[in-house]
Amino acid sequence: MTPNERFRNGLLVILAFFTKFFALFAPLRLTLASGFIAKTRRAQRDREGFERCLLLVPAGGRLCAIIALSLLGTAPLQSEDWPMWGGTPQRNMVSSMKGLPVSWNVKTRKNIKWKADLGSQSYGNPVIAGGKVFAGTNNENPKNPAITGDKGILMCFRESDGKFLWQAVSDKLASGRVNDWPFQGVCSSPLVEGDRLYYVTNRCELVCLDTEGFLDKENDGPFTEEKYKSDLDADIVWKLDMMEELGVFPHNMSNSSPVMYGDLLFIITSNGHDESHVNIPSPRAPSFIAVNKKTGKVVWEDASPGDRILHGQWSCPALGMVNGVLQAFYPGGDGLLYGLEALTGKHLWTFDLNPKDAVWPKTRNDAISTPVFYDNRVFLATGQDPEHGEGVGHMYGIDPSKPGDATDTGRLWHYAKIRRTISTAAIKDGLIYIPDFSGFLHCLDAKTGKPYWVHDMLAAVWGSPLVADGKVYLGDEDGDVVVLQEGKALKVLGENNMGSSVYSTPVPANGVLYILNRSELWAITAAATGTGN
Ligand SMILES: [Ca+2]
Ligand SMILES: [Ca+2]
Repeated sequence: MTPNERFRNGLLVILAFFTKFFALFAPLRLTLASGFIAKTRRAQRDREGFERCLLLVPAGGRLCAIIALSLLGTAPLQSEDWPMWGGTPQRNMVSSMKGLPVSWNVKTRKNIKWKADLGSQSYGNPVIAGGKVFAGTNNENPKNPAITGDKGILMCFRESDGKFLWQAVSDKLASGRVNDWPFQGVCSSPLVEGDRLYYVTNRCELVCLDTEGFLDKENDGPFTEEKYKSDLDADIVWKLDMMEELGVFPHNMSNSSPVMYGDLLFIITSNGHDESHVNIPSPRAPSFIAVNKKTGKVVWEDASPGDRILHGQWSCPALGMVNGVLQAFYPGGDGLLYGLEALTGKHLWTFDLNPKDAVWPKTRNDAISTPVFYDNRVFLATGQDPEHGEGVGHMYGIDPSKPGDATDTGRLWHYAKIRRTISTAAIKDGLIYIPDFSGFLHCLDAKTGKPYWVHDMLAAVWGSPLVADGKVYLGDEDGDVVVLQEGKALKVLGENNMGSSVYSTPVPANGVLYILNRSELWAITAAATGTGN
């Protein structure tokens, strides 16, 4: 099939499955430090120290961080959790995990540890921390028979065997699809630290939950007015309603996945257009906020894209230490990448992600992908809501040390042979792996942007690649997860079909690969006996 034919076929599939798009933002979606789950204050301090340590090492060097921390005399850290979108605040989906499988089979259960049933559509990426696995979905497979109808659901499973533990339930917004698209569920990937979990609901709320739910027989506060309080339900600690309290008008879906440093949580609010796609109801509402993780109170906010928002805002922020200053990187809905001083919100630089002559919506894009911080550089590619189909894209290597308008001064390179993408890059050993929505996986040199190879997935790609164990894992809309050899030469090692579309990103944790298709969460490991339930 030609790219055009594939595009048309892909579009038909999309139209048949959903009437609209959305949440892919999840795949695009998205945390800090590998979850070190301990509940003591000492462990908490160790963990925060580890987070700071992580910010100082190149992404993918987590093992080095663990060793470094051990040398500092802190508690041994054995965990290989994946506690946030992207694994770390740099959002570079690279893992030092070994022994991951090339092949598995969801029909014969070869290399399948377990499978958990979700709702009918799942766009969030799983997060694994503290012996639990969390994934966003909808309520079309009700886990609590007393709660039915369309809801946003965040499910919690036991890591060891996939047993369902509890779920967070959010009613749909009464305003409907303009703010909260039907049946899209929860699209944000949570961030877990110790016994606290943070995520964004379909109601544009940033919520803190107790990872033990009500199974610990305690209702943690200050929030104790839960609508659902059985053992199957979520224990809310606090919530920040961004529509009520900040005036945010989310377009179609709120999906951002938090990133954290110290006491600060950072998220993009999804503020955007109304149904007219012309009017921005709340141009002065914040697009990017920093929130105290203990209280849920806003510490600082930024509304820079203002009345220049092109559509919606569905990216996720990343963090990086640049010349001793912690920076937060967030792609604004105006097509600019913003670099802010993370602790204060002070503006440091901006970078225009579009050529000067680009025109929305044909050639001008925003970014749904998450920026990646690697080797003191920021890497980001542009795209649009998948509902807009395929189109021209751009990818950049950016120096975040240049102040002010860094569009020219900070541009290390520009790669124009990528199509629109909603995927996030994975970078290892100087090689960037970045797919596009047209189904091409590009391998680029991180220093120059020059391509080494391009692999045709033969289907649209919504999710992002994972680099682990010498391999690159990437899923597509046909439900295939391709496994390629990491490196400058293109080599396909295998392909495994998941039974339905994979809109998510393969996630590694504790020797297991987690892959979400539309309605199921699969735990895959070379160590499995093949008797997964
Ligand atoms: Ca509790
Ligand atoms: Ca509570």
